[in-house]
Amino acid sequence: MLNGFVDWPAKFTARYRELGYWRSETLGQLLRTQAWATPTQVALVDGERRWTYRELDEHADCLAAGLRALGIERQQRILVHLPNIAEFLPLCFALFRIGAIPVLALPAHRESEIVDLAHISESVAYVIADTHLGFDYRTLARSVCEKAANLQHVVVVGDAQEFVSLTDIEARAVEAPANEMAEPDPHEVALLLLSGGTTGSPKLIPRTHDDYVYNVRASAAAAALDRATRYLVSLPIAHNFALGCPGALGTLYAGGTVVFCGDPSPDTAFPLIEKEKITVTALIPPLVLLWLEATEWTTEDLSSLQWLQAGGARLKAETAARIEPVLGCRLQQVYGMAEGLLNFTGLDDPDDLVVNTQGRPLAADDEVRIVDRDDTEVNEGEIGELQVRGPYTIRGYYRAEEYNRQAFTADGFYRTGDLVRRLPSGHFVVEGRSKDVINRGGDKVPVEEVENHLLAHPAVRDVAMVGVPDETLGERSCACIIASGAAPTLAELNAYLGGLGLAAFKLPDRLVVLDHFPTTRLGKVNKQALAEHVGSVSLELPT
Ligand code: OOB
Repeated sequence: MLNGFVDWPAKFTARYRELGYWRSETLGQLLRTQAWATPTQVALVDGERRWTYRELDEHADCLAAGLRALGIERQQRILVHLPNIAEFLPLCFALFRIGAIPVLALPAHRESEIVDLAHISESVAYVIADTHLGFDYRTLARSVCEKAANLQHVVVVGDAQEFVSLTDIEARAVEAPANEMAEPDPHEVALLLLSGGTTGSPKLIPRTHDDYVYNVRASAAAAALDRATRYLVSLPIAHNFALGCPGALGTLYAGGTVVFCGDPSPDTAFPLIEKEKITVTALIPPLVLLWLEATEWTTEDLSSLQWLQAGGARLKAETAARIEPVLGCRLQQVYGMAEGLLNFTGLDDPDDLVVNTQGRPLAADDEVRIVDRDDTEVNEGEIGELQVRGPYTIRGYYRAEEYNRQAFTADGFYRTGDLVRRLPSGHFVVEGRSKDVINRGGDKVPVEEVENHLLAHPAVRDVAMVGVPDETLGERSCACIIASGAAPTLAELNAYLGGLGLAAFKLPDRLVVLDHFPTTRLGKVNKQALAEHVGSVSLELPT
């Protein structure tokens, strides 16, 4: 068992197996099963390139053998930093089959995040694309390698320059015959996802084959995916939503076709929907808005689209109500988290629930409770923090013993930090948040991490970041600072943060310079009061 993984207590393991949630199937077998069932069906489409299920399966085996020849072993961590390109899937399946563990970084991550992830995961290899949307990952890899000595290999999809290419790795397959490979134990960690919801240093989420195969299988059923499904990967595939809820893996589980979309702009996505006859995709709320607006001037035929899933942040009811009339497809709201719990609105739910709620839990054994500050359950219908445990919700972050003591209750419930209310139907309405994270339209800004970086700036004496309401993103980030000497400008601070290698979505959208911060009775910065204050003053940038 991977060191630093918090297992479910034996009694729960037995229960989840007995009830058929965990069927001792690995993610590698999921593909194998489909490759036997529908070998000639097209599994992946990326531009003009296509792979059938049999080709994808063989490609994954070949890569697995090549990676083993490179020295990659069971349970070793591999930092995967790929945009939406087809190679992501054969690579991940190869790792699943070896029993090596992909650590899924987001395309927006830069040096600061990647170095942190490399350290926490002690990854032995870093997999990148050559370039994507004008960004050269190889330049990034050079500076990352200087800071993360544990990375022994950089593997590049495309032009590898001084590194090793994915094609070179496949060529090594002959050195390590695939038949020597034993299937990994389904109860072992299969992948490490990134948490969107924590403060301080990034946290990794260990998902086992058992629990993630269930996650994929049950979400594919909740979205009624089948062989006719043509799923467009619009959001980053490294994100849980597009990967397994049901996403690309759910589509493969159902025998459908996964179509890659390099970026989610209507300019790129709409022609693909028309050309590839896309039936379903998943978006975050700001993209839903953008797609709705774009229909006013675009001419593509989107009539193949049957379902649009929206999640990652609260979708406004007015926006939700426009989807069917404007895009001509049904909406499914998805309220999920990389830590596990997923909620879906039902495909047959009445419009009122689809438009106004964020869905209800996927599994009958998702134990949820809504509590007040003292962990006491609130009355039915009242707002409180959602806590959950269940067959696909983790019992602890990877190697984070101390943090886990506050993030989970003594009886193993995950404190989501989401403030929700439950309707008699069991559907949740997400009303707010108690954790210190800014949800920038689906991109989660870890406030403490950014504050720590800003505190290190010589012109910043103190800092507190808060979210301010925003029409498009739901909220934007505002850095409130007390200056040390002459106040810096937002542009100066953001150039500084960018220089440290922080992902662009973490840079504050606004800056407010203050003399002091409001405090709580305990002397801590009162972020609620600060957010209200910032919301009520003009947010003009200081000159
Ligand atoms: C998804 O996962 P994460 O891990 O990036 O973020 C989880 C957090 C939740 O705790 C909640 O605060 C927020 O994102 N969230 C939503 C939401 N979906 C997620 N808030 C309101 N309404 C929603 N529909 O974001 C994620 C993972 C799997 C599927 C979908 C989203």
